[in-house]
Amino acid sequence: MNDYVIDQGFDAYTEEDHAVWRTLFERQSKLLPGRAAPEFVDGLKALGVAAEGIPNFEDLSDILEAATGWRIVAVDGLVPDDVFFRHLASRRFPVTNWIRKREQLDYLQEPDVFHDCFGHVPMLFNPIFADYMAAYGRGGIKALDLGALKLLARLYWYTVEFGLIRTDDGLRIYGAGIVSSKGETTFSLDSPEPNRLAFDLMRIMQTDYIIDHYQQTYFVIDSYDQLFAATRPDFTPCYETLKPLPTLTPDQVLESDLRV
Ligand code: HBI
Ligand code: FE
Repeated sequence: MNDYVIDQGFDAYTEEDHAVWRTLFERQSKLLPGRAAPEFVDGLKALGVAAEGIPNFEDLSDILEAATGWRIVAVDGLVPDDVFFRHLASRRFPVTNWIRKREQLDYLQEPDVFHDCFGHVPMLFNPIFADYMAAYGRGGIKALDLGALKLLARLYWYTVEFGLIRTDDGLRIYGAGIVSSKGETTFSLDSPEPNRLAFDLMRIMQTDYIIDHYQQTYFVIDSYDQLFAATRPDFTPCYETLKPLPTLTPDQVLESDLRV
């Protein structure tokens, strides 16, 4: 079974690669205080993910593994769903090893090392979120067997990629897709445009998403425990309930929705 893992090729990075990392890192570091979730900030610091350049995945994995049993593995982009879920279930997070070009600073289609290593990895330092991600991986393998990948992918999209969390100081960002994006970091919290709805597993799995557009709806959790608890039950009955229901568009708001 090919696990799509490659060598990071750390020595092959050019000065310009590290300079693009520095530009992205410094830009987000100015924006994130007061916007990123405390657990994200703690993870970034504890893992030593720093401005000076693209991290060495082995060094970073040694610190991460001691904390939550996770390691990161280098891949050269999106891997097949079953391979991705198998990695997550084994507490291995696939991280793309290349970085975007300077002209792609504000948007690129596929995740690069900044999206994955700056965006996703710090949250894996939080034990509850780390357990959630492993549970998500196990759920993904089952969803594939049940033909329910689309439903489960929405859960990943609206939490791991674009999730917000409620704190005593207001809403904060934990989603990797937001925290690694200059524009969406401010849009997600400050814009009056998008809906911000309380986390609801079934509502999320019924809601479609558009990949090359700021979110029209953000789902807000109260805690990572809430997220992890949501993955405890077997999802098979959820899929049965959802299958005959109409898919909701990302801009829709229902009477039953709880605005945050
Ligand atoms: N591969 N490297 C990588 N990173 C991802 O986030 C990823 C993937 N393959 C599949 C996938 N995500 C999606 O199926 C999940 O988001 C559900
Ligand atoms: Fe991602």
